Amino acid sequence: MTCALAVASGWAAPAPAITQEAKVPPYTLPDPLVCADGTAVRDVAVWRAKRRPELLEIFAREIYGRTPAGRPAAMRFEVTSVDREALGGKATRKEVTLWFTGKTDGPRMHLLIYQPNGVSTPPPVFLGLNFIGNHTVHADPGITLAQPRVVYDVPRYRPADSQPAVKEEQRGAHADKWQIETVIARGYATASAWCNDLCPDRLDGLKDPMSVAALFVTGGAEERAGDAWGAMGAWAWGLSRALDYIESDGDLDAKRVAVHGFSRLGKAADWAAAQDERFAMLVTNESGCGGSALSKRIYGETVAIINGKFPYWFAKNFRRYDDNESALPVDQHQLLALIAPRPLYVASADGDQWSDPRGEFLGAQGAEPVYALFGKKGLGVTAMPALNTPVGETIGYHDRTGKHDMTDYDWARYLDFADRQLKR
Ligand code: GTR
Repeated sequence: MTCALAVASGWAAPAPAITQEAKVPPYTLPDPLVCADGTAVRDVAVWRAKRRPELLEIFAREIYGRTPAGRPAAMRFEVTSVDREALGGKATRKEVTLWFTGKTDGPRMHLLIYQPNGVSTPPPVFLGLNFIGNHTVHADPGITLAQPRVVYDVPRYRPADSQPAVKEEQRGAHADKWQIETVIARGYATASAWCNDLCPDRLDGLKDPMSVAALFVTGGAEERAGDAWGAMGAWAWGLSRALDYIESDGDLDAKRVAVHGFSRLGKAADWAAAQDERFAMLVTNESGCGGSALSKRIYGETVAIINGKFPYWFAKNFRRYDDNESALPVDQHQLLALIAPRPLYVASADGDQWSDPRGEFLGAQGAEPVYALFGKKGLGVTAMPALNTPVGETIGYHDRTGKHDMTDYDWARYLDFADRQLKR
């Protein structure tokens, strides 16, 4: 697929990935606190009125594409199932369909929610998209099987073939990445939806008549405008719509929603939290290139590699920076700065050099001046911490041993961080 595309659009093959620290070329990062016209940002008022909107505009125009404004007027929610005795009586499981046009033949997203039973106040919520269907986040037989248009093989998230339905055997396939029992036991609710409900994760996904991109008539990966959104934008939009639902559900605390994501869905969570300040916290797990890792630091996956492999994820304008990262007017530390002053947790894995753990740490560190503007202490360290050593105050960080994954170790850190930041 990559080769055919490269030939069709006349692209050069991307420069090979660098995975040796000594070979990283020098680079310069733009200052989050200096406006495009050279004005220095010295207080929160100027950050909010001038610099924050300016950065959002650049990220939308050059990287993620523009997001249609707000929630659709006709959107409505339908609670399709409630089980107050889920997980052996420890939780209430709800399933909700978000009908984006209000019509049952239009685009929709199925949201799965578990909330702890026996709590006296509405709990905070961890909200994230999943890769291959709601029924994969827990083996609970009460979860409605996803209704896919393509079937994905586990665990590589690649379209397999056009089998008619998902299989029962996939139930709980990603349970280890969600740790739902642990999250519930710690007093948090958890909510998830399948990214493919919003935009199928494949080249022609933007053209799928049931995708939200089709809803806004954005056009396919190649024919859309340079600043039109791609799958990443549609996924981030869906996270905000899930939050719209949570705001309407009196059982959940919509003011304490931590949006999270792993890998490509971590990139989407970053963009969602940057744009939508209703999210109280962001957890970004190995989100790498186009997520929390610096782009101008050439290590692991690069802009040219990601755009070549996934030409439908980002705006077409992002391709201007293929093997040309020094021309980028922004870098990902400034995306993370857009989360300030809200708590932010960035996590890496040492066995996942493709997503550049050091670049993710430096992304988090580069956001610190904006947190400082708000009087918040960020990482509290100047050097990258040793493996499996979580650090940080309002910005948390760890680099775990092991592979590209979201594990019980990672969740324990996120829950500890949320206890400090979100629990009243
Ligand atoms: C890879 C991609 C990464 C990351 C990962 C994933 O193929 O290069 O940027 O998103 O997929 O989502 O698992």
